[in-house]
Amino acid sequence: AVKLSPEKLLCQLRDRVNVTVIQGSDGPFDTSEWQQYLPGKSLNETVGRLGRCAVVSSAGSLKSSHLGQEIDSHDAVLRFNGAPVKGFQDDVGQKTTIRLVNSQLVTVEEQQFLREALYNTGILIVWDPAPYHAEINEWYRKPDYNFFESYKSYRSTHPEQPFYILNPKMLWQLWDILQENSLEHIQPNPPSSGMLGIMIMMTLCDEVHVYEFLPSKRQTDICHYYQKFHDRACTMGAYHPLLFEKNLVKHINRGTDEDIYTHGKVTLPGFRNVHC
Ligand code: NCC
Repeated sequence: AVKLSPEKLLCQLRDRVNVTVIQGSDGPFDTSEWQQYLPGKSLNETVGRLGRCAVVSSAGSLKSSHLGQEIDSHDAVLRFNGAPVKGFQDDVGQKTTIRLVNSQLVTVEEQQFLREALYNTGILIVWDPAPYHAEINEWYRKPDYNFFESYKSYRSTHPEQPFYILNPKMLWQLWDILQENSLEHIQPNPPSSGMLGIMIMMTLCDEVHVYEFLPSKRQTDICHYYQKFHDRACTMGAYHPLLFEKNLVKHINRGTDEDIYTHGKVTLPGFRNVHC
């Protein structure tokens, strides 16, 4: 169903999706109050230049994968939301360089978010579903979940831990490309954290390995590797255009089908290694 060649699609992603975090000079955040909360250093400065990177989905199919060592061999590892490493090292590794969390978790699960040690490792990035192609000002006035107060609390108690807010403009730049390359009409809901994490790592790294975003032979209806909950929508998508995201990632995969089948592993180039 994908129309562009893999090379052209990579170029579109590189050139049209602007992966940035909110800075103190941006729109409504350019106040003296916000300067105290936003990290002084840019995300790029904080992570430096990264070589091999891993993105670890939260899928149930990571269970019994024994991918932990392989995942930890990367220079940087990105994880999602409340996905734990303690007790699951053998399957998912223990390194956490970046944790991407959605605004629902930061708001609805605020007490856990502010208290659980899980969130104290690595760089945090939070994202919130802005209205379709809204300007930052409009989004700031009506975020999907009003996570700003919780963000400030966390920054006050953990001032040394880098914690960024993803610039939501990229959500719809990415969604447009998903829609253009799908034959079906996609619901105008933002991409999943998984797809956003992939885009972040393609921006920061030379090469990206994604684990169990495209399910391996271990594919299961168990939603997460860390819970007993069953729901097929976790893998196929309900709110997020997950199926379309997965088709697109399959299309630009530079690894083998065998790697997907046995390890749930996809290999993607970093954008600096994409030549258009
Ligand atoms: O489940 P979630 O996602 O935290 O998973 C992170 C990313 O891993 C990929 N995934 C997950 C499970 C699975 N079986 N297959 C997968 O491919 C997806 O790419 C997914 O994005 C989210 O995207 O932020 C999401 O967050 C949860 C939930 O808010 C958080 O876990 C915090 O508790 C959402 N679940 C609910 O709201 C009930 C989920 O829809 C999307």
